[in-house]
Amino acid sequence: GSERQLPDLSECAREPIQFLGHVQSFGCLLMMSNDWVIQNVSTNTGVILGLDAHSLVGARLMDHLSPDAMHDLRGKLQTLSSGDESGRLFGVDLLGDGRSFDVALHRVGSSYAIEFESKTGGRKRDDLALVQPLIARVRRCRTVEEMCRAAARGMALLTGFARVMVYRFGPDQNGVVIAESRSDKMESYLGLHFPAGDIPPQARDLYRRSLLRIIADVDAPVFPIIPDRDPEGHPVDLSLSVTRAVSPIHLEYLRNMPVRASMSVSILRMGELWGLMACHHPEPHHIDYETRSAVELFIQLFSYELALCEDQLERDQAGRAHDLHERLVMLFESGVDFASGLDRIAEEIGAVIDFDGLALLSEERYCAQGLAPDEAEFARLERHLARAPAGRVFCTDHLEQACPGAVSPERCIGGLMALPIKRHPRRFLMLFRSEVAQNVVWAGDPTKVVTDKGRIHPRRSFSAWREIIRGHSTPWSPAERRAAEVLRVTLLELVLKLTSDQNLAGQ
Ligand code: BLA
Repeated sequence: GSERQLPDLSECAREPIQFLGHVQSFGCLLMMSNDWVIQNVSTNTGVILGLDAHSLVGARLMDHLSPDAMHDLRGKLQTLSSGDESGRLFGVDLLGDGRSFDVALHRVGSSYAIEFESKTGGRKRDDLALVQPLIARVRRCRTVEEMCRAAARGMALLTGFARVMVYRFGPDQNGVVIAESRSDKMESYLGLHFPAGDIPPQARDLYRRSLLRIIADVDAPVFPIIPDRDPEGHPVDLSLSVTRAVSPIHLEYLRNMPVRASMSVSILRMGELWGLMACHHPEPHHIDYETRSAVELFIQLFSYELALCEDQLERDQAGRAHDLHERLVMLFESGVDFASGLDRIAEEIGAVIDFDGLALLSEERYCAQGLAPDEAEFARLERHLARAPAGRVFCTDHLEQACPGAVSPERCIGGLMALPIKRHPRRFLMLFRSEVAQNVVWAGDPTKVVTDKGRIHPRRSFSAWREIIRGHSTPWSPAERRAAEVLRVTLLELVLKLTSDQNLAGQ
């Protein structure tokens, strides 16, 4: 058949990504009880801080850090114990030796996780000052696509990543790159589709809670946390940790691309993942916690602007849907009916719902305009629809699957929206959408998962290939479905009136 067979990705979904027990090399992690005793540490505290990991376990933090740093940390921990989930400190001289660190703190049950990263680079640029003008550029855009392009450019400026993409999720959790900003060295991913399984469900859940993750170097060593259990005997929960080492499966995916560093930031809409800003670099690439915090702010503001824009577009659409009622009523009052005014009616509906043709039986006469089946096929569709629940709009973006054999594939009709206009007998106004020669460009074969010794690996080949899904149209949008509900009521009313007018005339 034309349906893609997606592989069983349950193994990916079972990977416990927040409990893998390692950190990346750019930072170290300490778990501390609420009476300041160190419970667990990552083994790279020696590299990052110059403090031996084994001797830290069981010690107290104040025995190792400078009094000034302890003062700052205490202040932050206070805000955590009074309700904040996390806190940040930038440019702290932890050991009183002039070296500067960024610090991330968050609560994990009754303990605290504290992470340290060395400040990198010399002269510090003011990233926060950049966010404002970048958002101003986003705000000047009129469409979602323009906004995403401006945001991708802004993100490239803020972070220096060589390829920045806005990756948008579809209804089936597959995704497509809708905007991109990249250096000439990088290959374009614009327009590429990726299957849902590339980002398994537990990763999506995590990315709703924690907005940003950076993988500074896919080939860098990772460091275990010792001991590997918390005092209750559970693996340490790294869900909100900023230094968390990521799944080895995903590292392999990035190496296959090939990409050496990756960062992604969640774009949320009403608490749900709308998409991701995905960033790649061909060499190791790290940006410090302070810059990453500016990035998070930028994306939060961008998400807000995006939502405003989408809301406005929806309101415009709803306004046009409302006008449609008035305009159709006026049209019919001027004496037009379905047979004589089909083109006008099609034009009015077309202002609100996108379609390529429409058809209906009016007075038992078949009226069709644009892309439409023949009368016999239409009759088959009506018989099919008569079995669907009454009084509702029916729509599909895969007609052959919804009504097998009803319409010849040669018509190239992919989508159907059917609005009930009469109950006895059941009659429908049908809108048709053409089959998109869906040249979906998948990045790599979505059906191919390389397995080796029972382990699933992400695809090895990333050369884009074309998969032709026959018989599909573009999906009917939620706004179009809502407009169709309003239109359904209008049409019922008009048909009822036409019938009673005729009955009166006949008396
Ligand atoms: C995580 N997969 C991710 C992440 C992205 C993608 C963005 C978040 C981590 C990051 O920022 O790198 C996928 N990256 C993409 C996509 C694009 C991109 C689609 O740039 C497109 C432009 N992945 C697979 C398969 C499995 C898998 C088959 O392809 C499982 C077998 C797993 N992906 C996987 C896992 C994670 C992940 C487990 C979580 C990594 C983690 O956070 O620990």
